Amino acid sequence: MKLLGIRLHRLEMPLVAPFTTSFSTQTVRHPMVIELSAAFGDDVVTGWGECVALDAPVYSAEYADGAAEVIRRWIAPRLFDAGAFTAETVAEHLRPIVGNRMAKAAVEMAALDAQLRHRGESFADYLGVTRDSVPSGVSVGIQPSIAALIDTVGAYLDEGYARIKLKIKPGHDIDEVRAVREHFGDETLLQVDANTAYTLADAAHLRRLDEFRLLLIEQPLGEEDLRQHAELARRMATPMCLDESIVSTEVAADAIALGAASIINIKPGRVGGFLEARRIHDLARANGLAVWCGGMLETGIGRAANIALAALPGFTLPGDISGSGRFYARDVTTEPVVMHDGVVDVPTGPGFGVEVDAGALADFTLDTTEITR
Ligand code: NPG
Repeated sequence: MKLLGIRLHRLEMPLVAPFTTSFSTQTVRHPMVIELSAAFGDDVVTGWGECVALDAPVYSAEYADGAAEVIRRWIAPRLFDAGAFTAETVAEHLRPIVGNRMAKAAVEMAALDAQLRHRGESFADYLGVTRDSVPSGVSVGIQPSIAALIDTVGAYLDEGYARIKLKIKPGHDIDEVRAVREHFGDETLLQVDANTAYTLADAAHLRRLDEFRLLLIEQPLGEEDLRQHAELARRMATPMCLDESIVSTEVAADAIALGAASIINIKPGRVGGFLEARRIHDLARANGLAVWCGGMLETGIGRAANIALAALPGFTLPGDISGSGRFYARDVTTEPVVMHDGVVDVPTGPGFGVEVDAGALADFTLDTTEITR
């Protein structure tokens, strides 16, 4: 394909309820939707992608305004200069740009959608997946009280979610997990996510989580603390899962070799794209580690793509792939993602298999940047 242009749509979408993690409380999400136009010979095709960077650099060093700038000033010019490229060569063309994986992932994603739409192929068929649905887990933000937590978890379980992830931080951990375990019983698939809120000095405290038979504890320590995660993993019975730390296949290989993780949360945006995400899946699978697909409050575009990825065979734990309605009353796609019977269905249409609703996109858009040669 040859790149004709990119439109960066900066959106504002209200959340159905505030979402509190150890690093922030979000009441609105500002997704950046990528509309990429490419020529395949005489055919002009539009592909859609989504950048998961947050407004502020509180989850990753990357943040939305920075990602937009990197796409406009460095990523798009390189792809214009590349002449003909494929989705599979985007990462190689962008290799001279250090880091900025969420920005790169968003553009590669839109190029991949365009390429697949041109071929009339679904992302699921491109990946070679055979499952037609995947289990749907839900991430529960830190609640103002234990009573509110029990109500919130109960409502998600009533809806049918297959697994509950509780956000934790110091002061909101042992009592919360105990209350949920006692109230909903041992059968509930339960895990916790600390988003780097602890240090190795908290090891004895964190070990108190072991009695609750959690599926895993996710990223208790800092992004760069691989060795310390390995040490903590030795001191705890709860399986160690990494999220923020795993930014590439190379880091995943180090984490596995060190014993820093026995499970990996794969987020395509965090690792630089869906193709790198598949490589990490392959590496983990070859090493006998389970992986699951993380979420970053994606719109229906990113959510659809994540579902196909999560249908790969190594994704043996339920992902943070809830229905659109978990976060948004209205989505930007014509069909929102719907969770039913604890699963979400793998899209079958060309590309990521969803259509952008032009009216919804226009209603949510704060501004659009047009990038041309
Ligand atoms: O279901 O999309 C979802 C959200 C899942 O908790 C979730 N995401 O730390 O994994 C996380 C967290 C997150 C959201 C992180 C947005 C960064 C941005």
